[in-house]
Amino acid sequence: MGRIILHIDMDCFFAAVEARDNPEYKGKPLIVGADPKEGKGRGVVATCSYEARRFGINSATPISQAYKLCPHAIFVRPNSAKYGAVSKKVMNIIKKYSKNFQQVGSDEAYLEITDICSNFEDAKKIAENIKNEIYRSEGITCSIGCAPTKTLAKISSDHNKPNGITVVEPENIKSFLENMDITRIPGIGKKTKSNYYNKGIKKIGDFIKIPLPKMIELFGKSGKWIWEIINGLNIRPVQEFRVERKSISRERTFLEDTDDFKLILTTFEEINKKIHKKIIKHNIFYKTMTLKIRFQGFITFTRSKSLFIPIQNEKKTLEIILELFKEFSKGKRKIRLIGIKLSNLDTKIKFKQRNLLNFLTVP
Ligand code: TTP
Ligand code: MG
Repeated sequence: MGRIILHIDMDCFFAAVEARDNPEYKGKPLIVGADPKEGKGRGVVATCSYEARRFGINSATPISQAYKLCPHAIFVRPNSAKYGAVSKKVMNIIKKYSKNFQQVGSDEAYLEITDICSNFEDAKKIAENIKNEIYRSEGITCSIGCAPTKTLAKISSDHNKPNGITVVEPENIKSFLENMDITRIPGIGKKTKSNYYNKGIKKIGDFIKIPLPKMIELFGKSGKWIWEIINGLNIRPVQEFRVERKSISRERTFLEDTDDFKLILTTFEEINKKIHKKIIKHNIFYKTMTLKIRFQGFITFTRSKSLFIPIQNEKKTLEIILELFKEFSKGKRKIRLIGIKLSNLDTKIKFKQRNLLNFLTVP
């Protein structure tokens, strides 16, 4: 038998916690985010209740626009400590069911239950139990997808939100996906969809008709990846990012030794961006940033800076690295290699801080 994987995603997480603690908010448009200041506020919506979504409001909608769309909504500021505590309790419930557990962000998790159920009917019962236990303990609802791969489980959990369970058995994958817009495939977003729309591909069903070699010919690596997803063959394991890993680093050797500051700067930006892609994907925080620099003749230096509080911030890291680099920028020797290393890793802070910071730091 193939694998059975659950994807559990809390429904309008921050808003659900606020409505639980303030019953007068229940059933109303509720927006958690920046201060709207009667339409003049800056910053964005973190999330909102499903009643607010009917007005066209979503995560990341500018708060001023949300105010225009629904001025009578209830607007509250986020309380990240509270959501963090709820998140922890929810995750503790989920991981009791199987040790093949992987948390993603504050409100999502994957759970492989292949070993503890013999078919999808059993799996659905486990999903119901998890759902009920979370509701009894925390008073908030979630949606669960159950499918043979992580990606399909994720698409499924989103299919019947809020408070739904969607089971996709191997033989139903194609009919399940057929009529969906291609942006339902995680990784095909607003920007990349035009590549496919231009070729007349709008529905996932349009992909299903194309055989693998043609998918590769048309879309290269992405073609193979999409083909695997829609055939249930995308077999990424369910596992926590291993924090035993001490660091994440990247370096780049220049084609020619260089003292071109512009090139050095864009290279730092590039490698920093690549590292942060991984950092965000695995929701890792770090305290220490290290610059590595190698000159002509293999003379190598490293310089580090550590913070007291772990961060996950691409811009700040680049600033620190460039600050560390200043010491070397005036030398006469040309540079052969530069690198960035992030260490003192932590995965405990599970918040999408980037977004929270967005509106907490807005004047
Ligand atoms: P999501 O699971 O993306 O959204 P949600 O749980 O609010 O709604 P849904 O029912 O569609 O799952 O994100 C979880 C929490 O993360 C969300 O409640 C608020 C926070 N968040 C932000 O702060 N900024 C963002 O841009 C997003 C997408 C989420
Ligand atoms: Mg959610």
